[in-house]
Amino acid sequence: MSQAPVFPDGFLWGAATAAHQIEGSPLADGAGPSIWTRFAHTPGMTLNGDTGDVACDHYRRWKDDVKLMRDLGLQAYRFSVAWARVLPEGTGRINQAGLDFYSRLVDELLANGIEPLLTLYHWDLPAALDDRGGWLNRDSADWFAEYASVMYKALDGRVKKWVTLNEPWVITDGGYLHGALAPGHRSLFEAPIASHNLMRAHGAAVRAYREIGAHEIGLVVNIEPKYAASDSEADRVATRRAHAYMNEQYLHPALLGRYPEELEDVFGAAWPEWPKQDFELIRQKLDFVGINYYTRGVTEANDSYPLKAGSVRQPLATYSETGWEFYPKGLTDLLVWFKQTYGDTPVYITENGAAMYDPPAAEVDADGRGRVRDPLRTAYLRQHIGAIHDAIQAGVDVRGYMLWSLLDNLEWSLGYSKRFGMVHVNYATQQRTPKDSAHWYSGVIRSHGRSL
Ligand code: LGS
Repeated sequence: MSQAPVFPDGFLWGAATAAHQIEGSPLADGAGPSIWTRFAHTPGMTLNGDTGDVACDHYRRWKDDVKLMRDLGLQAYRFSVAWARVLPEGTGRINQAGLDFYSRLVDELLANGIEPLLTLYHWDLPAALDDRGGWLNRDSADWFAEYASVMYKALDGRVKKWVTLNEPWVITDGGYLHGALAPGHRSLFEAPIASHNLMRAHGAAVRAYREIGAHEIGLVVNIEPKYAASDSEADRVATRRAHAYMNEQYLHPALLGRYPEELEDVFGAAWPEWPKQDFELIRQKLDFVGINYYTRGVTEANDSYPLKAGSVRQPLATYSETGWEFYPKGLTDLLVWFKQTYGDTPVYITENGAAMYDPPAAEVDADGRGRVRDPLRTAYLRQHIGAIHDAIQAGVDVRGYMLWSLLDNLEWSLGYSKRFGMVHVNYATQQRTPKDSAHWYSGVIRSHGRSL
């Protein structure tokens, strides 16, 4: 970039977290168990048996964490609500203490000039609903709309940006197809049903919002551009399949009211015939789409199940600690593709960040302040924010950036082994230490991107 980058007025700079990954105290004050509490307590399901019982203890330290956000200069904070805190059985009885926790958090954010972006579902389904079939039960759309309506009634007005689901692809690919995430099922037949019901639930929650809410609501998807590893017909067809499976499987029904044809090929006999009227429910007008971007896929045909496609490692590229290729240009390509395919729906980048090598503990400088040098994370963030700027220059309506993550936290089945935070968390003492990347990001916010 030769000149200082210019971001649109009102472009929102923030950071993101999710309830199960930071809160701890999952059963406090009358909350019900979620599928993640149950899954993590099942031997062998998470690395080192790590659970969310303590996590970053944010359930008790929320006030200090908001102060930290203010000190960093965040303008927005994306967090999620644990459904089972608010409705311990998933439907019916409201647990006021659970609702109050989020109400206080929102008040504190607003008092500090930080705009809340609230995600209704970031993977922690009440266990009581899983016992009724979870996302495989068609009633899940009604359960979700009921819970969403409780939240809208309590918080709409104070919360002006709502997200229905976080990453339906990961929920089904991890939770129902490959079993790596809760509830740990492995079934080709269940996966499309869970996906479809998630999208019906999304539609039902948006519909309910239009009755009760007066602000903005959208869906968050994790998408990544797929590039063919070679010109061969086989690789090109595999790339189409991978693209349909990961990128179009959710955006097509939400925004165009249909599935991409390739899914029939991916799922074969497991692909059902869907009731036509379901697509009227799923396709709702959205105020924005949230995109979580981490990496790209360079795709080749292979015999992996069930996609018959996989990613080829790039020998010259940098990889993060989770093994994902560092490829900022993919974010520009993806945003341009989004606009070409789906039109002018506004976009927020609702997650972007990396688990990079960090020194094992915060060092302490001569003044007694902690310091963590994480130059690779800063490089990752700088280049990805630059890639967003390129997309804005190309005409894509991107309205904000939420860095993943505010804090080091529980990386699901990978436990505490991977650190995505711009703030280091010492899990023994719960001490928070902003890493060098956090200081850098503060400067970016202060200069509205010009210091990039
Ligand atoms: O912590 C999660 C972050 C970390 O990386 C967060 O809760 C999720 O919303 C989100 O899925 N997150 C995430 N995603 C990266 C997905 C990259 C997939 C690459 C697959 C290559 C085989």
